[in-house]
Amino acid sequence: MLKEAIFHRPKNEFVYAYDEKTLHIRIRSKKGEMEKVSLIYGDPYEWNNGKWITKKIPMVKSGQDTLFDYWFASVQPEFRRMRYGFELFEGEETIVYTEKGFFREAPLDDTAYYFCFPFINPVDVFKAPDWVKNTIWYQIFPERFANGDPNNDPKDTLPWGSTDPTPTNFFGGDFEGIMQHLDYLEELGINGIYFTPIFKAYSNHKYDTIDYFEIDPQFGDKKTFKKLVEECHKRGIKIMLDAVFNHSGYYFPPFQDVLKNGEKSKYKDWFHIREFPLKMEPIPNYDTFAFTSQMPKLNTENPEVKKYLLDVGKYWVKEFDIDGWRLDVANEVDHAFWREFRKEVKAIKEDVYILGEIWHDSMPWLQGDEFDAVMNYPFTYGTLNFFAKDEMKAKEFSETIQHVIHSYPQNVNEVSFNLLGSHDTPRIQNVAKFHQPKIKQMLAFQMSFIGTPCIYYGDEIGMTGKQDPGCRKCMIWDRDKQNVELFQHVKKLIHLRKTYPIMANDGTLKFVEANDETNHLIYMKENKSELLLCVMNHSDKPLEIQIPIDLSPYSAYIDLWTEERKVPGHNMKVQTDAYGFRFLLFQK
Ligand code: ARE
Ligand code: CA
Repeated sequence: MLKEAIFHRPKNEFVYAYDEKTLHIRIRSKKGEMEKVSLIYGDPYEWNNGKWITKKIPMVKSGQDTLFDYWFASVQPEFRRMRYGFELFEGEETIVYTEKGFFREAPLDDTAYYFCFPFINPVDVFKAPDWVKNTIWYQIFPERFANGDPNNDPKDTLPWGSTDPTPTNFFGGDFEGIMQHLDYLEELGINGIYFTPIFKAYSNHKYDTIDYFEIDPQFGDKKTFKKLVEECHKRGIKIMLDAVFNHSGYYFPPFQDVLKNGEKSKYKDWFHIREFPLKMEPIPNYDTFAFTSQMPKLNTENPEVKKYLLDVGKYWVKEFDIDGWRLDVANEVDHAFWREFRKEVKAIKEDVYILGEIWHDSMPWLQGDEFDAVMNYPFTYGTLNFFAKDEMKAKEFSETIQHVIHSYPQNVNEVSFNLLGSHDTPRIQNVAKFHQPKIKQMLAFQMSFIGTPCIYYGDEIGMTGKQDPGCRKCMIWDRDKQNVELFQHVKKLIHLRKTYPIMANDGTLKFVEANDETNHLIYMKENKSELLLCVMNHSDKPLEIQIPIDLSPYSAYIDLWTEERKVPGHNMKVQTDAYGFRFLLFQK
């Protein structure tokens, strides 16, 4: 038994309150080693004749990544507290694992040996807004979605789509344009829009804010924005804005004041200035986003800055009824600030969604007191490498994704922001070298995965583009130039996800099979009465795939793509096209 591989630690993804009554417990062991794992647990204060009273239940193997198996159990402790340990079985060997190490038998004379989940305090339970689980996001880069009003065009605006985007050119996209295309978005079926920044700024991307309380005049004014939010709400579409609080723009008046007055500026402590006078070359002598002198880092520990930014956070929720904040460069801002941000913003509107932009492992921000979710770039990485780039085979992909799933609690996974690309990455068309079946299959995976999918504007009609700024082309509105077939494909996937909740988050996800020879993949979702079987053939040949699970509890199934209803046979085999996928929904 490889004891070194066994790991558990309380109060993170290994044990957490799923809701106010339920604890989820996970443990890790060497891949393929343990035959069985049990959870030994009890209330710390229940004793009988000097012996602690415990229960023992089997844990299920919930998945595996490259090196480890993960085991899972769900418990509702009567008095909301628990001490616990694990019993692990391999061949003849049985071992008990506790906080104090390994034992041959469970020590029952002192609960101090065990792991401790002290108490489920409701206020500590991670809880994202309910609506998020059922949201299908659409990301809009406002400068490039549609130009509905030429009167607000910035100087030197170029004709729509007349040339490729550069870091500095403008095409005049605005709110009016978005409003004119809400029917299009409704037809596609999305029900949440994430806007990259809309506040007054200098650049075309608006990540260099000048005034956080003003709409950038090139997009419209507060009245148009209000109307846009209202129109979206009428159609059941939620609105999320981008909060760029890590840094301001160069032309933010407080920074201009520091540039002008140096050490005498009353705003000098609004930033992180290492020495006066300010210098930009060769690198700025003040902290910035990356080494971008145009983006001075804000001092979010300064009470004045804090108040200013918290007011911004509240203002747009209160006055404009927005539904979510996406937090730019969220991991470079201090945790204390985000805790206050969450409290203050949620006090105005309880079910505001708070999404941090973090590309890396993010557990510290997802404990329930900071963010509801992060942009799930680890998901993006695995998904693109397998489906689009063929840099991974089925097994490595399934292990990569299972690693991501096991890095977070289930309630976090249910609202995770799963994207295939954004304004910061090359478009999926380019990544997949324009291979349409691969792209369609990848979208099918995204739309059947737990969490909440996001479509980057134009990906649904096959828009192309390399790394920023290439990925920020003007949206194509000419029907003849859109990939209408792809649009219908995405629309159908969204429709399925909305029609069958098991396609979204109503079911436990499990990877069943990943075969490197045929490069196929089977995963499933299961709830009390249904089982969704997803089969993906990521090879250039049609495949007949044997289903290795017991389907006897189910009397019928629907092929969600063709809507055919059938009765499952014994030893069921499924036919798949090259790069094809099947969604089969079994019902009891
Ligand atoms: C410009 C150039 C880029 C250049 C960049 C950095 O166009 O080619 O790479 O400068 O010098 C905004 C604009 C960008 C602009 C940038 C600076 O949209 O066009 O880029 O400002 O002027 C990291 C951060 C993450 C950040 C990405 C871009 O952790 O927060 O880099 N994303 C947000 C927004 C951006 C925005 C900004 C931040 C700044 O979404 O659009 O840029 O407000 C690895 C790393 C990550 C890294 C990621 C991507 O995974 O570990 O930390 O993300 O790669 O590079
Ligand atoms: Ca315009």
